[in-house]
This record gives sequence, C-alpha cells and structure tokens, in this order.
Amino acid sequence: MLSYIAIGSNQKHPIQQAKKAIEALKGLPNTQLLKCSSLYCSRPMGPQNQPDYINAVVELDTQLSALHLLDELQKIEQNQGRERKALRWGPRTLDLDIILYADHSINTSRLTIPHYGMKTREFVLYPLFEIAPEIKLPDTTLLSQLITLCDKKELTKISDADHTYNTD
Ligand code: A4P
Ligand code: MG
Repeated sequence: MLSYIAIGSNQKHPIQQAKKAIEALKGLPNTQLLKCSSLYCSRPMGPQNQPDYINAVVELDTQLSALHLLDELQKIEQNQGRERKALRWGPRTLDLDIILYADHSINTSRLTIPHYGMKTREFVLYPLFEIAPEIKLPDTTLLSQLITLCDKKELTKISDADHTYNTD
C-alpha cells in the first residue's frame, strides 16, 4: 500500500528531530520509504506562543495494516520524547500523522484517514504536492485542486529535496 506520512516538530532541535524521524521511518518493518519531501518551516497552527514548526511528508510502500502502521509511528514518536499534553495543538518534539493510506477511507476510534486536517493545511498539502502532485483523495478530489484553494502563508522550504531514498 502506498501511504503518506506527515512529520511535524517544533521542540528540541526540530530539524534534527525531523531527520531522525525520516531515518526511523526508513527502518519500519515490511515497509520501504520511497520519497521524501524537502523540509519546510511553517508558522504554528493553534496557540501562537510556540516555536515555528518543521514539516515534511514522506511516501511509504508498506505491507503493514493502517493500525499496525499507526502503532509503529507512535513508537517512533515515543522514542523521540513525545509527551501528550492537554493543550490542543501545543508544541511537540515529533508528530507523525497518517495522511493517506492507499485509497482507503477509515473512520475508527483510533484512526481517521484521510487525516481530518489535511485538506486545509499548507504544511501538509505543499510538501505532499512536491512528492505526489498527481494524487487523488479517496473522494476523488485532486490534490492539485486543493493546492489552488490553500494559501501558502509563510511556508518556506529549508533544505534541498532528496526525493529518493535507497533502502538497501
Ligand atoms: N489519530 C486519528 N487519525 C490519525 C491519523 N490519520 N494519523 C489518532 C495519526 N493519528 C491519528 O493524536 C491523537 C490521536 O489521533 C492518536 O492517538 C491516534 O489514535 P496525537 O498525535 O496524540 O495528538 P495531536 O497530534 O496533538 O492531535 P491532533 O488534533 O491530531 O493534532 P494535529 O492535527 O496533528 O495538529 N502547526 C504547524 N505549523 N505544523 C504542524 O505540524 N501540528 C499540530 C498538531 C498543531 N500545529 C501545527 C502542527
Ligand atoms: Mg498526531
């Protein structure tokens, strides 16, 4: 299954956190990391008294079920010191969200796919567009259409693209 994962960090050296997460994603069982967007810097969505975020999106080819993939992503978040606090959209060392999982629509207590915020977040849509400009959502909406409706705000690319990872 092709799946897209959004990476977000704004604590404890976010660039390093994002790079470390990409390395961890390369090591997921029964999974290959196929593409990785540039790293982007974005203004915080939610409380404004927190640092800017580093965001990126990766493309995985995985044999894991969506739930098993979520378990693995949460392990990576824990390994990188993720604390879950009551404050909604508060700062975090690492957030890994499943944006898309093939063309599946999933609505369970633990998983909503496509991710509930993906259609309007510039820090998800633009990195995703960089690596998968042709894709459609399960409801057949084109990503290219969503991009035209989403203001880029202050999103800036901070590193060169390194699209293809050799997983040998
Ligand atoms: N969950 C349901 N669907 C999914 C999914 N598709 N992928 C459940 C991952 N998890 C999913 O997540 C809470 C629960 O969501 C999980 O246990 C899982 O079962 P969480 O990571 O503990 O909580 P959270 O991420 O704080 O909550 P939320 O509401 O998902 O936050 P968001 O939407 O991820 O927003 N500003 C900028 N610029 N960049 C950012 O990346 N991120 C956030 C967090 C706020 N502001 C930001 C950014
Ligand atoms: Mg999350």
